[in-house]
Amino acid sequence: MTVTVVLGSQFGDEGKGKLVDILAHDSQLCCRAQGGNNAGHTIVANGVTYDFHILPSGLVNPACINLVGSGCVVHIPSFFKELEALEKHGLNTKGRIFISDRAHVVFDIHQMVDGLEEVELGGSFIGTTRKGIGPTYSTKMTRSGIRVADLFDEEVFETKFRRMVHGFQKRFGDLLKYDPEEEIARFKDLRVKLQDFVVDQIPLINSAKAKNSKILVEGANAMMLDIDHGTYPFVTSSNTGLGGVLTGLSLGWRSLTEVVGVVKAYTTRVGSGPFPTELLDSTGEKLQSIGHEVGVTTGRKRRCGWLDLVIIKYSHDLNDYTSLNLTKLDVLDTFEELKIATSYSYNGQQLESFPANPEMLAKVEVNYETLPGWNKPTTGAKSYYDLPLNARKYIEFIEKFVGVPIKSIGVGPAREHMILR
Ligand code: 2SA
Ligand code: GDP
Ligand code: MG
Repeated sequence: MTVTVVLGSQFGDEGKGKLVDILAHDSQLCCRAQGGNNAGHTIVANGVTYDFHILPSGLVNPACINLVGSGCVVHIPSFFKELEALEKHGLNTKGRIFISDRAHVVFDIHQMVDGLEEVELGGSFIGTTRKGIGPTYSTKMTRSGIRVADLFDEEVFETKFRRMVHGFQKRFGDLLKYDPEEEIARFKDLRVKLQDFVVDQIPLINSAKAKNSKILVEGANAMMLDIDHGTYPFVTSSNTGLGGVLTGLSLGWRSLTEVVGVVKAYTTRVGSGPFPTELLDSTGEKLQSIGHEVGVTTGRKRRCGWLDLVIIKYSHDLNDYTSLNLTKLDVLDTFEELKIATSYSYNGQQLESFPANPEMLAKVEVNYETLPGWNKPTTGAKSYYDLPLNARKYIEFIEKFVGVPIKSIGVGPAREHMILR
């Protein structure tokens, strides 16, 4: 049995979905541990482009079972909508997708609250996806949330739901016109449809372990969006690192074999918050347009900047990666020179550790190393030594700085555009 965990090392959208899809070829179970349909993973396989949000990317492989784990939050109508879209693309998902009965349910009212909380923050808004993620994790933590298992006891569900709605209505006058009975009525049909997808994840995972399966865990969002270690408050509301994998699934620490950190060859961020290497000039625009940096869930343009190894090192300190997957190297093919952040200074003093304070992070001075570009296309490269020398120097600089081997390199969006080392 092996457990390979794929985690985003930056601010998300590093290309985790593509790696998960490739690894799923050889895996029997693919699990999501945290997050909801705020995540967006694009997979290009057999000439088809698939967009995943709450569903695990292992679904593209017809032999892989998929689990939305207990640490996730699920908006049930969106779950079905996403499944239907995949079926329309010709993917047969029947009997291959399950949701933990302990996962929390996102209701429409959580999404409304998400929007209202953003408005309340005024100029300091987070820039959430408005999928109700923060409010659902909030009700989970205040123990007023509703889990998937609760949906199947009508009396329990209705009582809890009305109480939850009443609580939100006390806080937001705008919600007084919201009628909980409509949602309750909708769940009369939804719960019947949902029945076949719900599992107790513990026996499911134990049985995969007993069969000596290869298990894959797909991280969503990324380390710098972690509720505890990210750029708080400009983060998502779950633990996006290894901690979230352990609490959001029932794998046990002893079974983890590989923790792969996915690193985009530059940096992007969607939403607000500090971004030390952000480029607000034509270089940033060039990265955005060549990299097609647009949010998969919201369609927002992603902010772009140089690769920041201070972030990758910090992320490695938190997740202890066994290897890295460097992605989107091809996006850098036409740059004369490339900058890589190697340290930060604040008030003229070099910082020894990653600042906790977002105001401070927003003001740091970034110290860069400049490397020459390669000015050659990399997308056709099939092996490491097909890559131009300066591209290899770029890769080896990262590897040496972080101290973790880069075992795979993305040179295009499709499955075949991945060099294994
Ligand atoms: P939320 O909705 O409460 O999780 O938002 C909180 C912050 O987390 C960021 N966030 C993301 N950042 C990058 N990618 C995400 N997924 C989509 C994608 C994003 C999209 O793959 O493109 O489509 O806009 C994602 N999900 C959440 C978010 O921007 C907030 O900064
Ligand atoms: P995730 O959230 O980490 O799974 O990443 P997303 O799917 O949101 O964003 C990554 C985007 O880059 C997707 O559109 C992928 O198809 C694309 N992509 C992944 N790897 C590569 C690569 O190596 N090169 C290029 N050009 N695109 C890539
Ligand atoms: Mg994404």
